[in-house]
Amino acid sequence: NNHKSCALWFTGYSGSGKSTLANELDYQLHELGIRSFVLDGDNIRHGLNKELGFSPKDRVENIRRVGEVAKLFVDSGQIVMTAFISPYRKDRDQVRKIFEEGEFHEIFIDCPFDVCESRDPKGLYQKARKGIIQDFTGIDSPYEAPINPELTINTEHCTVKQAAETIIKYLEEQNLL
Ligand code: GGZ
Repeated sequence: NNHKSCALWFTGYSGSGKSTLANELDYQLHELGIRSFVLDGDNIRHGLNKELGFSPKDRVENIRRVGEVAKLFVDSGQIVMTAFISPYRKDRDQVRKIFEEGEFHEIFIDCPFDVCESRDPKGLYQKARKGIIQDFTGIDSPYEAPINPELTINTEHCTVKQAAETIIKYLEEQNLL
C-alpha cells in the first residue's frame, strides 16, 4: 500500500476518547492494508516509562520519550497514533520539532471537561475530587488546549466510527493515504 508514514498525535483530557479513537482508527487502517501502531499508557507507562508519574516534570519526560518512540515508528514506515493527554503546549511543540515537515499531525480530541468527568470510566475523576489522587488533569493540574492543531475532533456528539472516518478523510486530503 502506498501510504506516507506519519504521527497522529492525539491530545485531550482523560476520558475524551483518545485511546478508543486511536484503536478504531488502527482497525480501519488495518482494513485498508496499512501498517499502523498505537502508543498509549497501556504499552508505554507500564513498560518504558514505568518509573514516571504525573508530576509536571514526569509528564514532560513521558511526552519527550513518547515523541522519540513515535519518531522511530515513522522512520520504520508506519502510521503511528499516540494517545496521551500531553497537557503542555510547549512539550507538544518540542515533539513536533523532531519530525520532518508534514510528518506530525496534532489532533485535538475536543470534549468538554464536564463530559469527560461524567464519563469517568475508571473512577479516577471521583478519586481526584475526593483528594485520593493528586495532580489530576483538569482538576489540580493544567491542560493547555492546542491553538493551531491540524485537526480538531469533537467526541461529544459523534460515534467512534464517525470520528475515525473524519481522520481517514483528513489523511486522504493530505495525500497521506
Ligand atoms: C491524569 C491520570 C492521572 C493524573 C492516572 N492525571 O483515562 P486514563 O487514566 O486511561 O488516562 C489517563 C492517563 C494519563 O496518562 P498520560 O500518559 O496520557 O498523561 S500525560 O500525557 O499527561 O503524561 C488516566 C491515568 O493515566 N491517570 N493519574 N493524575 N491522568
